Amino acid sequence: MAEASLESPQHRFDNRIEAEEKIEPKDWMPDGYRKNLIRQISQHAHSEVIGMQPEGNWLTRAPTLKRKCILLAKIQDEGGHGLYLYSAAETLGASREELVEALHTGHAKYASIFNYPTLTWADIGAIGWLVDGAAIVNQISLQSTSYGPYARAMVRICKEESFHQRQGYEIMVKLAEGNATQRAMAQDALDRWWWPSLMMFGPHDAESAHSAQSMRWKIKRQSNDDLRQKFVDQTVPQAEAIGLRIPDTKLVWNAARGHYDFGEIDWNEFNRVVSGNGLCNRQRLDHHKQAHEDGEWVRDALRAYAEKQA
Ligand code: BYC
Repeated sequence: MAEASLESPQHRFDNRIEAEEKIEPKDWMPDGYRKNLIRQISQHAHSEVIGMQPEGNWLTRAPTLKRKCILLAKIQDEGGHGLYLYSAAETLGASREELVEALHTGHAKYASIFNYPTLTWADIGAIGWLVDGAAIVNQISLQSTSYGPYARAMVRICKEESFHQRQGYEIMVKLAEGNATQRAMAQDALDRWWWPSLMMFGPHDAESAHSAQSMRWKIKRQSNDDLRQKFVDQTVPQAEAIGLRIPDTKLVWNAARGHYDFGEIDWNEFNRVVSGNGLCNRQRLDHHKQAHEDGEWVRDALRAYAEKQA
């Protein structure tokens, strides 16, 4: 590969990355950097929006009015996160239409976790505690990603996710303090959501297709495995504090490493779900397509308004 000359845009870009300067929408950037960011940010946006569905399933069945209001606000926050992220992707030249099209045609992924069903109210606690908990670990790291609009979106998203994580944990605390049936519900939800939550961090570093380049470009700041370890280390004591058992017989504190050792993820299951064959993949996408179709009149009205103003 030809070396970038000292004055070349590539050289200036490399220096800015090296100096921890943010890259902004109008700055020169390599095509691969732009493409990789559009891929990651749009998939992140799709995850936020598709992620509204499993929780939305419990809006009409929340146990109290207060719980319902909290859940409604949380789900609306997730929709808002999707909007910040689509906007960040749009600053890179990708239109919202193309991004949604890529989701609908299966060309763009979204987090595998949202293809699992929410069977009981305890699942709402488990999602807030574990899924938002895992998302925060990942997103705190992304606050220092090299692309300015993505980094800034993460700051606000992390503040909101922090509230989401606490509301989920509080649901689990209440259930764990409850009667035997309620405790069993909490344990069952933890049993079902634990491993899919660990999968949120993606494949092992050695198997991760994008990590090496994304780390060089400082799009990713910590590796999939390092972030997963951080999540395990912070979550195990939270489970212990409320008397719940993490469903992993290999989980043990390793004093020499200063971290928990834990069992292996079922990568066959991960691959199955990511490739579209999880329990709810079809349902999630069909629902999104239907909602998109139902919203056509809103887009038409906005287009007509914009034309009138022009
Ligand atoms: N699920 O090379 P890798 C939320 C894909 S939502 C599905 O390691 P990368 C919330 C990966 O895309 C917040 N696919 O990729 C909302 C790639 O496929 P492509 C969700 C996965 O990008 C509502 C391939 O596998 N957070 O908080 O370097 C309610 C190879 O992987 C998954 C984000 O989206 C997966 N788990 O690293 C409640 C975080 N893992 O694109 C809560 C932003 C991997 O080549 N994203 N893949 O076809 C990231 O940080 C990174 O994209 C990842 C993967 C760490 C996920």
